[in-house]
Amino acid sequence: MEKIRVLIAKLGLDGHDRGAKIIARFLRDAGFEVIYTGLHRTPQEVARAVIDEDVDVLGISILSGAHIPLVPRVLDFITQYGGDPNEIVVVVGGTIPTEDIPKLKACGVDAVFIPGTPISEIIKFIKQKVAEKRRDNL
Ligand code: B12
Repeated sequence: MEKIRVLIAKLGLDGHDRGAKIIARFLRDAGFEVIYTGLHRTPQEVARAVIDEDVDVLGISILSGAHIPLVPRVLDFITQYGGDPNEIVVVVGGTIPTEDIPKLKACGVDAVFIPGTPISEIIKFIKQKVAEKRRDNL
């Protein structure tokens, strides 16, 4: 099977990059191809990277509390730039209050992983969901 390509994006102005770097490393060790955007990315920059890098998975790490305004904007920009956010797996991780999880899912996020989530659970979810999307996109 073709390697799974993942973009790990640090969206927003905060400097909480430990989670993003840990996830990037574990996914790499699990055999994924991982691109990390680095800190302080705008929704436009993340959307552009999704298109340019042709990834299977967009993983957004956000601990600033700004997920509700920022995450939907990324998905909107992907559409504006000619992509289709439904064709990729979109996961969000970080300090997301549980009441916000349905709101993110309603705008197209496939899963939200809060602090303390075992990495094995994240890897399993991504592998299953990418397999599903690849089947759907055939
Ligand atoms: C460490 C820490 C810092 C460090 C950051 C160091 C670094 N380089 O990352 C320092 C000391 C710099 C810091 C500063 C600040 N912090 Co701080 N910080 C934390 C703390 C205690 C832990 C975060 C952490 O590293 N956890 C360990 C990593 C491994 O876990 P994680 O990132 O959560 O990742 C896991 C999951 O969330 C998920 N995940 C995360 N990202 C992704 C991405 C993908 C794709 C996937 C699939 C999964 C995933 O998987 C990981 C494994 O389970 C949190 C509190 C908390 N309980 O989370 C506050 C916290 C994030 N900080 C907070 C704040 C307010 C600040 C400051 C503004 C404080 C201040 N007044 O100065 C500053 C901001 C500075 C800045 N420039 O951004 C708040 C944010 C509030 C909010 N969300 O509304 C928090 C929640 C504390 C709180 N309860 O108030 N902080």
